Amino acid sequence: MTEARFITLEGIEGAGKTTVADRLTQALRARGLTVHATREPGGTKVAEGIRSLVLNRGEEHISATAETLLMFGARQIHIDNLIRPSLTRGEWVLCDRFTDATHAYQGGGRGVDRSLIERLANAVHGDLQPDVTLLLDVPVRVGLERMQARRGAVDRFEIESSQFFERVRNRYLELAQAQPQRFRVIDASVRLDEVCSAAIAAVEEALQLPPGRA
Ligand code: T5A
Repeated sequence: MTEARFITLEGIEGAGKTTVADRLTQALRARGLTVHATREPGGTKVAEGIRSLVLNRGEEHISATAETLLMFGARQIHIDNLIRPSLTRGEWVLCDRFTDATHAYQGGGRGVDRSLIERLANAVHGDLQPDVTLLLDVPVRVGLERMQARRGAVDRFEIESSQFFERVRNRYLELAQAQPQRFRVIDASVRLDEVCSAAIAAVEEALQLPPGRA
């Protein structure tokens, strides 16, 4: 049996994570692997409830610190109820965003102290890190144009300025540069099909899987 693996996807809004997650999940399942595709904040009933609280635009102010704590609260519940049990059973987990998103959005975007995020990450999942993280990197202008082209409600992050997303993107790139063994940076400005193929190839290379057919 192939050892369980924990894969995360990161990037700014409009990078294509949702589509890439779907394609990557299909490609891994085509190898006979059991793969749980999940997301943060969210992934379980209670954590999805926290997601609604933190993403929906309401009247009450949510400070950057409160936002950080909510992200880690949802994460702890997600890890305890879905991520860890799946990995223990030998099943793979593919998660759309994880703690790198807190570093990028709350740390880079909102200016939350890096040491607070690191302490919370240690407390919540010190012994659990992704095996590989795909950073779908796209210029902010391109990501925001894609996001705006989509119809639907705008959440608490999507109303932020392009300067906010520049800080988020820069923090992601810093994280990737600091941990090249875990991160694979994918150019997400090209056609979606090419992004998906590059993502699948990067996972195969990082986890030393023989090339598949998908
Ligand atoms: N957050 C999350 C934090 O602040 N801290 C945290 O710790 C965590 C975990 C989550 C929000 O929460 C924040 C970050 C987020 O703001 P979300 O709805 O899950 O909210 O946000 P996103 O993950 O950013 O979802 P998006 O849908 O905006 O981005 P995706 O998933 O990267 O993009 P996708 O695949 O939906 O594509 C968007 C559109 O662009 C097109 C797609 O077809 C789609 O229409 N597109 C492309 N078009 C052409 N070429 C390409 N290469 C394309 N790629 C995508």
